[in-house]
Amino acid sequence: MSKIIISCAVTGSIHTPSMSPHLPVTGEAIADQAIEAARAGAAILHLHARDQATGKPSSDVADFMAFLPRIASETDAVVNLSTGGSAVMSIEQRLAGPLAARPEMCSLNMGTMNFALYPMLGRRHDWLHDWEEPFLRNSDDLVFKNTPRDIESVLTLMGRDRGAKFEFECYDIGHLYMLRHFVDRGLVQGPVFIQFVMGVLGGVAAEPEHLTHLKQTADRLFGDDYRFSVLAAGRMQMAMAAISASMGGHVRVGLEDNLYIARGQLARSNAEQVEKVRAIVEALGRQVATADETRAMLALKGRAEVAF
Ligand code: KMH
Ligand code: ZN
Repeated sequence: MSKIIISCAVTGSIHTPSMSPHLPVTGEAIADQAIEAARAGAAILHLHARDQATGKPSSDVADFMAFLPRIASETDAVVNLSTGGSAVMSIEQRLAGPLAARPEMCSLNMGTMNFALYPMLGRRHDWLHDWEEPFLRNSDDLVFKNTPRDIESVLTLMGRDRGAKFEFECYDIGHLYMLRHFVDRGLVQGPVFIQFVMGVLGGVAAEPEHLTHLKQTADRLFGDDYRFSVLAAGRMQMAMAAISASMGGHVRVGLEDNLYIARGQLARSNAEQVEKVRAIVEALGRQVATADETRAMLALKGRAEVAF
């Protein structure tokens, strides 16, 4: 059984600043928490950028460069930049940061879908910023666009032209067939690294039977030519990570996916979630992969090839 790669998704574009005082939104806080998460055992740091003043999801290169150089100088972690950005952004906006930074890894979302954030509105009224409530409310009429043409453009610009490898984000069974389609077209070469994304309203729910089905389907479509990781958004985060590790999978945690460390208890940091999932992995008798072991496992281009 190989070592287990821990990914940490540090801030994302789903949660908004008012939901937790621990959600890092400034470049300094994102860098601080990313470095702390790497020191706790995260080999891959999955990163989005946010507006420095309001915490709103940002596609500005400057907002990426507000944290990337410090992360590069203070950790050897693999940086995985989102090409998902936010569902409200165009594909061109979503690519601006990754094109400039030329990271070792990028996410790549394998299908167009609903991305419903409005259930998080709850009864809150004490919003810190005026963009937060409409951002969440309007997600009832929001399409997270990832057409085959969008997918091909990311594969070309980030993969062929800049040597990035991908965290293929699959939110449902159909997304696995889309990935297989791109392998058949010769635009994706294995072994592929698949992130089963569970618990997003618009994708598959975070339930063990869906994980079993996802893995059985991936086994059939990719044979031995794939590795999988699991992220569960929300309260099933750690349970699904434990099941993934037990099934030979890798794990992803982080405040992008879940703001809590236990029922009703906000996580104080990304590192707190990394420490918890690391303890689960080691309690199962498994070892956590280092950043360099991860580079070897995923055949990454190396830190010397990035532009930050
Ligand atoms: N933020 C979501 C719109 C990715 O990073 O590519 C999608 C997402 C996945 O976060
Ligand atoms: Zn993301």
